[in-house]
Formats: sequence, structure tokens, C-alpha cells
Amino acid sequence: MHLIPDRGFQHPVPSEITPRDLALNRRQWLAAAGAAAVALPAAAQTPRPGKLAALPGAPSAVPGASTVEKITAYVHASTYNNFYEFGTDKSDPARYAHTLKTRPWTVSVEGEVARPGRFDIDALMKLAPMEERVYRLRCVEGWSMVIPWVGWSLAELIRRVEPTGNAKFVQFVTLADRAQMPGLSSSVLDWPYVEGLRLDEAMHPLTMLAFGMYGEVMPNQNGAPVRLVVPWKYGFKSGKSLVAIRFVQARPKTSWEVAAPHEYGFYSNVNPRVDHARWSQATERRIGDDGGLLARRRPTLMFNGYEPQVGQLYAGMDLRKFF
Ligand SMILES: Nc1nc2c(c(=O)[nH]1)N[C@H]1C(S)=C(S)[C@@H](COP(=O)(O)O)O[C@H]1N2
Ligand SMILES: [Mo]
Repeated sequence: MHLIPDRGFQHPVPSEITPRDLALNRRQWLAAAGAAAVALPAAAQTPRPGKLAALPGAPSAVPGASTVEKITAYVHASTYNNFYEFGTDKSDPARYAHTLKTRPWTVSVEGEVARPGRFDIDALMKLAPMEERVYRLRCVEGWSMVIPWVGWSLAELIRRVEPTGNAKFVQFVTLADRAQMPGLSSSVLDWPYVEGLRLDEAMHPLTMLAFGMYGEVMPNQNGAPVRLVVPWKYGFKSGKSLVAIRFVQARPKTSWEVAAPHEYGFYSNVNPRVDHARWSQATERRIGDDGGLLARRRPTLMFNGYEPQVGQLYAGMDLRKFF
């Protein structure tokens, strides 16, 4: 496994974290969380895999960022992936993404903002305190996982760069480097992989820039060194290995829309009542559930279960038209 060295974060090295520290932390969290204490902190459910540098996050206070659901085992979350730049098979990213170079890395913030700039990844990581958020991720293909991400709200960055009145949408551009990404030789998608959100969706506190998962830096196959996570939308909206965030006036094109406009809309909110052109979206398979492919499928929830938090963003919209 490719090791990313510690980048100077103010955190204890793993050998210094004792079970007692974890227990104390957990008690403090539970005390602070009050009524929300039914949600088990992720660290109590999933010890650090110990494969990559530690990247701890404080349990997030953002509504919807904790869950009582069972966290998906790291082995599944890090080996069953979509990252077409490394191949279209679910096992390709874990097999081939070791060629991705995550340092040096810059994220360019461009377009309709008063303060554009190029952020070095290590500086970007220090922009806001790291939080741990346990989100469901629902792939448009009909499977889902529950993952403890580490990062912070994209809104933290957006506020600092001061969008102008012309900024209505945000485009996310991901790395496209043939030298590092064998999948780019395939024309399955238009490269670079691009995605987009409406500005208010991008500003929503649940929308996250994630730098790690399971208390460690992001594995390459999951989108190192930084990716988007938008938990109420199908997984493909959550672009991996971001290199640019662009504020624009007109709705930007997205790679999946360009590839198959009748199948993938701009919004792509998880919606059990609006089927994909070729299959139902009413149910999903939770990766890691006993029984494998034969496991009972569970109902898919409106907005992936985040309707209380995000439903208002779409008030009055015909979600069959704006799918
Ligand atoms: N750059 C890039 N980002 C991407 C993809 C991709 O192919 N390339 N696949 C998307 C899809 S379809 C899903 S379901 C999620 C999967 O994220 P995970 O592997 O961390 O579960 O990443 C999304 N982000
Ligand atoms: Mo997906």
C-alpha cells in the first residue's frame, strides 16, 4: 500500500493514541452531543485501518452528519470504487490508483469570485478545522455505503473567495493526466471528469470537501488528495481528485450529462420515484451486507435520507423534469 507521509498536522501519531484517550474523547463527545448521543461516533465503530497517515476530525455538528447506521467496512469502501480515470471495473481503482501523485497538488479557484487563487493542498487542508461526518453514499448503479469522511463544508472555502453576483453555479474539474491515469485512454467519458452544482447546493453545509476517510488521509482510489462529497445526490456528483473549482454564471456541462443526457441530469438528486432510463431507483444494495448479491435490497430514501436538510432547495421544482 502506497504510504502518504504525514504532512505536519497537529495530531498525535497513532502509537500515542491510547484506548483511554479514545474512551475519554468518546465520553466528551457523547456529553457534548446530548440528545444526539444515540449516534455512535464513527471512531467507536471503526478503528483506524492503519494503512495511511492519520487525519482525525472532530465529530461534526452539521445536521445530518451523523448516523446510527452501521459503517461500511474500510476494505469495501477502499476496494469497490468508481474512478473511471483508472478503469471501469470496480476493482480497477484500488489496483491502479497507486500511480496517482498527490503532492505537489494545487486546487485553483476561478471565475466569478472577488478573490480567486491557487491553493496548495496542504494550505487548503488548514483552511478550516477537520470534521468527521458519516454520510451515506448512493451510487446511481443501485448500491450504497456508509462512510466516515474527514473534511469540512465547501461553504468554508466559498465564503473566503467571495463569489460575485454573477456566480450562479460551481463547476468542479478533476485531474486528467494520461501519465498517471490509464483509464484516460478510453473514450467512455469526456475528460477531464467535470461536475457541477447550483451555488446554493454548493453552499449547503452538508456539501463537503473531503481530504480523508476512516480517520486517515484519502486513499488514492477514493479521490486523494481532495474530493467532493454531496450526500443527497448520486455518487457521480462527488468528483474525485479535484484540481479546479470554477464559479460561473451559466449551468455548466457535466461529464455524465454529455455522455448520456437522457440518463443523467444536472441535478441527479437521489430519488426513488424517478427511475433511471434503464433501471429502477426504488431500492439499493448496501455493500458489505451479508448475503452478497442476494442480500435483501433496502428502500432508497428521497434525497438519500437527507430530505429534512435539503428538501427546501428544490421547493416547487418538478423533480421529474429536473432529474
Ligand atoms: N474523477 C472522478 N470522480 C468520480 C468518479 C469518476 O469516475 N471519476 N466516479 C463517481 C462515482 S460514479 C461514484 S459512485 C463515486 C464513488 O466514490 P467512492 O469510490 O469513494 O465510493 O465517485 C464519483 N467520483
Ligand atoms: Mo456511481
